[in-house]
This record gives sequence, structure tokens and C-alpha cells, in this order.
Amino acid sequence: MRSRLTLTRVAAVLSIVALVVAGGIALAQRGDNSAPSPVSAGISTQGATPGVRLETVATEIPGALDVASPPNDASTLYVVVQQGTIEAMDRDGSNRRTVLDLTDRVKSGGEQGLLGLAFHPDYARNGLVYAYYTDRTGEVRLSEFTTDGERIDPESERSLLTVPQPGDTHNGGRIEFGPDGLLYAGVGDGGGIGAPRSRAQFNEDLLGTLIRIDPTPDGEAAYTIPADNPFVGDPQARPEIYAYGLRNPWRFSIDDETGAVWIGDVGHDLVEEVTSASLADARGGNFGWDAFEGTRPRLGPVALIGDAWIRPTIQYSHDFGCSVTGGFVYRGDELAQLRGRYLFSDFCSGTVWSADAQTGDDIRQETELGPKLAGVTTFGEDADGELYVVGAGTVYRFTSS
Ligand SMILES: [Ca+2]
Repeated sequence: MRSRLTLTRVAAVLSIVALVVAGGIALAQRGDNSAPSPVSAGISTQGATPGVRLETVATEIPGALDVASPPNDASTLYVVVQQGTIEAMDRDGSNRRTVLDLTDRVKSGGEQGLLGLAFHPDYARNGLVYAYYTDRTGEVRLSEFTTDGERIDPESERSLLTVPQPGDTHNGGRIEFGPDGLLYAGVGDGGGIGAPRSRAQFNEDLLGTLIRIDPTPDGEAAYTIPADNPFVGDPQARPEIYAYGLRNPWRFSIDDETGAVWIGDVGHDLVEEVTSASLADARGGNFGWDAFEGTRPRLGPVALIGDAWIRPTIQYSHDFGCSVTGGFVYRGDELAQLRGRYLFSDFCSGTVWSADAQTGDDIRQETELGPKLAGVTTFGEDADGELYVVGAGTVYRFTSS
């Protein structure tokens, strides 16, 4: 079970404490009587997990921001490049080649570009892959492609959905099939210059949400709405929405072993946060933005979202970074000491942390990995459960030292 903030832990942490305590006091003053919230007090400086290092897989891939392998086949890695290509390579980084080129339809730069890739669970049989990108009009687009097992055919694109964006930022980006065989996508709130509020608390559109669809066509519709999606039949909400209250869930992951979703939600100007919840608890759940940044109230939100919002599991101030890069719970074989630990980082600081995935606690600063990372855009997981991290165009694999 996750413990809540304790005095012991308050004493141990750094300047995030003031934010967390302020949030806690504010909640108490409003008569909040919901269950204790799973809030880690901040980022500790506890020592690194022993015997773990980073091995370089590939270098000089500017714009690299995702890495994955097909299901049941970790022999080939696919690296997503922001400008609009997917580069495939053998597991050791050799035999690098471009297997998809969407540069003719991707708008790239800043937070825009080709942002995410997912293989269909039955990829070996049907050759279907999914890509999430900002198109030339600046809209977010989720599309299906077919492959012959080597090249992904750009002409095979079947557009599933688009999300109009109020601005250039907060586009989300990750897509992943869950253990239920359904496709999840993290959709940012769209930023938007001059907008009085984020769209994350309003579910008439997909901005600021985690969506879930079955990509199988449904008659004339390009995809199928799962019958047990939480807002099916609600005239005030889009039926694709699985959870909401997100700012920019740039990287999330679903832990197949526990069924927990881990969302790294990029903060505004004060708090970065990672929230884990079982898919059951996340169903229809409100992750708080833009009423709260972490546990810090922002907009007099109580009447708006009530008590039943999902608190962060881990949060930290901008003394430790500026933009969280959510990662994965390690479930591989090679590193027993990392098994069951959630790895994450920050784009700005390049620090890699790990936390006990059961408790969200026991946060370690992984300082013994070897290379000092910069510009950490993503973590990736291959079919064997081994993990990767990408920083400044270099792809690394976590391995034993
Ligand atoms: Ca939140």
C-alpha cells in the first residue's frame, strides 16, 4: 500500500516539501475527507540501485523520442524520430534503416512531430502498426498502417481520429495497447495561448485525456468504442475518454503484470508528477489538472472536481527538473535488482530515478548508470521487458554492470 506523507519523510526531503504541505493543508481546510492520497513527498537523494548501467545501442538519431519492439520479438528495435520517420535496427544497433517516412504529412518542431508508435498485439499475423503525430494543420492524428514485415507502407494510412489543437503545445504522444487488447493514447490539453482554462476538466472534447479505443472499424466508423468505456451514453462527454484531468501525459505506460497505468504528466511552472492507478481505478478518473498542479491547488477548484480525484504518486519541484519523462516498471529478466521498480526521468535535468512500483516510495537517484543523460525524451520497453532510455539522440539499454 502507498503510505501518505509522513513527518519522517518530510524531514528527509528537499524543497518540494513546502508545496506538498501547502497542498495538504489546503485540502484539509476544505474538509477533504477522501481516502489518504498516495503522494510521495518528493525526490530523495537515496543511493543508486547497484549493478545497473546504460549500454549505448545507437547514436546520432536527432529527434529520437520513442523506442519499441514488435510483440514477442525483441530482435528488432524501432526508433520514432520526431521529424516523421521510424528507424529500425537490430538489437545491437546495427543494420539501421528507415522503415517509415511520414515527413510529407508531419508537422515537426517544438512539441510537435511524430510522437508515438504502437504495434498491434497480433502484429505478427496482421502487420498493423499505429502512429500518433501532429499533421500539417497542427491537429493530432492517430492512424493505422500496414507493414510487410519490413517496411511500413505510408500509403496504407488509415486515419482513425484527429484532435484539433488550440495551440502548438501539450500534444501528448504515447500510444499503447493495454492488457485488454485495446489502444490507449495520452492526449494533451493542447496548451493554447490566452485560453482562460485548460480543456482537461471538460470532456466534450478529447483534450487533456487518456483515451481508449478498439481500432477495429465499426461499420462506417473508423474504430470501435469499447462498450464499457466510462462515458458511453453521456451526452456531455466523448465516449473515447477513459480518464481525464491531464495536462500533457507525454509518456505513460501500462504495467501488464499489475494492470496499473503510470502517467508522467508534465507540469506547468511548479510541479512535475507521476501518477499510478490500476486501470480499474483510472476508469472515468480525474487526474486533477488544471484544478491542481500536483497536489497544489490552482484555480479554486473544489466545486469543480470535488474530492474524488486521483492524487499524484510522485511529485517534484522544478528544483529537480522542468519536464517529467514518464517511464516503465521494469519487468525484464536481466536486472533482478530493478524488477518491480518504476523508472522515470526529467527532460531538463537528465536525472534517472526509480521507485518501488508497489508503494511509489523508496525513490532512488540512479547516479551509477555511466553516461550523464541530457534531453531525456522517452523510455522504451522491448518484447522481453528490457528497458531503454533516449537522451539527445542516443538510445541506451539498461543492463548489468
Ligand atoms: Ca494530476
